[in-house]
Amino acid sequence: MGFLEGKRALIVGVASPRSIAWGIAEAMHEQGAELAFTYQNEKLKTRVEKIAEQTGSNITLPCDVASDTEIDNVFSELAGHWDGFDILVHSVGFAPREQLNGDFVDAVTREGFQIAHDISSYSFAALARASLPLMEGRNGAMLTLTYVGSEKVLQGYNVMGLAKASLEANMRYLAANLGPRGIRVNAISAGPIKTLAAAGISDFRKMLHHVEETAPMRRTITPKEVGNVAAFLCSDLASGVTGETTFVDSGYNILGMTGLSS
Ligand code: NAD
Ligand code: 0WE
Repeated sequence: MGFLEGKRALIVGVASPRSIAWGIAEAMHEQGAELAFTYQNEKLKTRVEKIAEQTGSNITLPCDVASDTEIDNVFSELAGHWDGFDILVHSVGFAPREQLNGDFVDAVTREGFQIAHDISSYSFAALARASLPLMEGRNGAMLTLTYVGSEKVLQGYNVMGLAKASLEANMRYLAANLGPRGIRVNAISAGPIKTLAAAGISDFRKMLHHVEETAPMRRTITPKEVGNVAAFLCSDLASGVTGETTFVDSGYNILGMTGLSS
């Protein structure tokens, strides 16, 4: 029997079969969880429906996290399918493309800053609050995805680094607030993975190679490896863990002076 048997999870952030959220969905499904999905827009609807089907799920709901109305509607719709749920997965990040090019000081704009923080950080708190009525009285868990660019400066990550720093603090404040209600809140800091969110990032291949050459495990990680840790963190096996950022990055973050080639 899987360790998520009897648990229901809402997965926000599947866009393709390469999405980290999809690795999480697969792992949670393997452990016996029942799943529901949201999709960002009509363009992604049929794709997410197909992916959901592979985990036996026919609950797919529209949700652009920029919209308060769409966030509210997800949970009123979900209440028609489920009388409650146990796990919220937030796997969403976005900044306008031009924010991720060149030096931070040149690229950052008021609007770029606002969008990055709104979509990548605020949305976690908004979804968490909207989840509460349906998470009442269960051993609930929430999870978000972050990146080491929140604590170390990475060329080109720019305003996303600030947004991820905000997201991690957001996760800790939620953990403190929701602990008394029996809900744990954690983050996974994943190493670089070639997903849609990485497509078109200049030098992304170089970054993957750099990790393969220097990380303690001398390789990159897969969405499924993130998924397995996500499944654990959102299960009762992790009942004593909240407010934590767990790295799933083949150990890259522990290193210093990684610029020298071996
Ligand atoms: P992805 O493109 O598959 O997923 C990003 C998701 O964000 C998509 O499903 C997209 O629809 C969603 N999204 C963007 N704007 C949205 C909006 N306004 N409303 C609703 N959804 C919106 O890429 P991914 O790499 O799986 O990214 C998932 C998370 O993992 C992100 O938070 C990302 O920052 C984080 N992360 C990615 C990597 C990496 O190297 N790929 C590493 C560490 C952390
Ligand atoms: O969080 C991310 C990517 C987030 C992201 C990606 C895009 C591309 C498409 C946010 N917004 C957008 N906007 C778009 O228009 N990662 C952790 C992957 C990533 O992105 C980088 C990285 C890494 C790693 C950007 C520069 C440097 C490193």
